[in-house]
Amino acid sequence: MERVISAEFFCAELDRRGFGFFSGVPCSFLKGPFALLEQRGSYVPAPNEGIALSMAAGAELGGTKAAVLAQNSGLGNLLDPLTSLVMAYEIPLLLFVSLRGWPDTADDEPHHAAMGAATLGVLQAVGVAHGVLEPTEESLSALLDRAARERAERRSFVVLVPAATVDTCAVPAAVADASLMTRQEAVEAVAGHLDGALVYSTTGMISRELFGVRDTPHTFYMQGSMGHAIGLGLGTALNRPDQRVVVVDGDGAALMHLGGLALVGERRPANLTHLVLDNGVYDSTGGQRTRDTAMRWDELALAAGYRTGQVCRTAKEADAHLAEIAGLPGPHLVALHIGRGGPTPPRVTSAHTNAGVRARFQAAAADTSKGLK
Ligand SMILES: Cc1ncc(C[n+]2csc(CCOP(=O)(O)OP(=O)(O)O)c2C)c(N)n1
Repeated sequence: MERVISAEFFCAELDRRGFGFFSGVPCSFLKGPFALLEQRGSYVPAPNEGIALSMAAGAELGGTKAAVLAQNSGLGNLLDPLTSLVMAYEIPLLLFVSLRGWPDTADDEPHHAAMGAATLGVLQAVGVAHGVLEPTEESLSALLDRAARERAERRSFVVLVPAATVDTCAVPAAVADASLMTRQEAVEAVAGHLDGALVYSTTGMISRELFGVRDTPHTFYMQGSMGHAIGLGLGTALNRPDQRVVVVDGDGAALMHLGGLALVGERRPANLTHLVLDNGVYDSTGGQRTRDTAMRWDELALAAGYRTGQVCRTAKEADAHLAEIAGLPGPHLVALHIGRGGPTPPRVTSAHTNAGVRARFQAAAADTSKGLK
């Protein structure tokens, strides 16, 4: 194995420097530190990077040194609190931001390309000090020394983490609960109810699983844009009342922009069904937990204003429930409790470009007279 910084050293350095509170949204580049931090009460997983940053700011204001770990795709979520809260009020924080799509955008999935190329420039533009981590302990220590100097001036510092810099091996193997349906079983059960609908599926493994089980032109595999599948679904449902729309979401993604659910419940499009595959973890980035307690999606949906909300624990139950609500006015929310882990499904980009997915989806949506199959 190439030389990389161990997750133990990474966390020990933060301990040594007195950091006492951690939050973030995971990236696979930081799997190791996330796995170690998760074992501590001082780490609180956040539903999105902006909340992670504001929580860290709150910890800091209360007297606890705080750090945030995130993927560069989450920069968009944290730029507002970074600039208008953390910088404006001179709250010095430490951020670790992974560099997906960098240094060569061609080496990563296409949805990372724009942010991969822009990350350093964005930080430069807003005026936050930053440095790129090299895979050595010396590099980490030097960057944390720089962060300490910025902190002394009440300024934040971002450590940028490229691929293969920090060891990812500290991750405990995902323990699958055999009593739960697998992601594949859930997607197979759901797939049987997607004929005739325009389908939006969320980022990561869920889109890949759906693509592996059933690849159709009227499925929009939304890789990236975590949490925004429901926005896509709502926009289409409101503007195409003639068309059934199904969103296949993950629990992490649905939690990231929970406001979308409130808007669905307020607008109440009868033609929208929202499926949430809840495994309690961010499976796509290494199985870090999303929450400690199970979310009551059925109650949440009803409180938000969905017409129905249901939790299903087996593929059979999901199949029966989806058959029951077919043809009934929505919006419906159906949460499927699924196990974590499982075989890695194929990448959508092994067969399609993103623009190709979009073009054939648009053509299918325009040509619904033939009926979707
Ligand atoms: C804004 C943003 N933050 C973080 C990520 C990294 N990321 C990609 S997939 C994923 C996990 C998604 O979790 P969930 O919706 O629960 O689905 P699962 O992976 O468990 O199938 C994360 C954190 C991202 N793509 N975008």
